[in-house]
Amino acid sequence: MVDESVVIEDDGIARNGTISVRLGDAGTQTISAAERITALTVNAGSGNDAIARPPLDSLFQGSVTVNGGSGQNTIVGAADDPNVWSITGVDAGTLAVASVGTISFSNAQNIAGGNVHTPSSSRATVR
Ligand SMILES: [Ca+2]
Repeated sequence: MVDESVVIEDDGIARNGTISVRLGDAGTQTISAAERITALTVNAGSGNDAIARPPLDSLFQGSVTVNGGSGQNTIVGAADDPNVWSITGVDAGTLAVASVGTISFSNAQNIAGGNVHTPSSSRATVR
């Protein structure tokens, strides 16, 4: 069960250097001058969080790190783009999406999303 959805996204206006972070019912944080940010970290805090990252403002070139915090947290990949997941530790890793970029995550027990599969990924068999 997801208590809260966290979405890191563009504010809807391309190339104005403004992005937003929606923290469920806690409201939306607007970040301007995003082109000056080299590293953005989102701490989701307590609760069971689902964290998604659609494309950001193209002026933003920094890194994004998501810390799911406590609870059972899910990183949500892109729906219509290949998601490349790398699990590098317990509940931690990276997600690379061609149209979005790469994020690092920690304290994420689940990964979800993605309707694009390569043929080989559906051919795995156990003999
Ligand atoms: Ca923008």
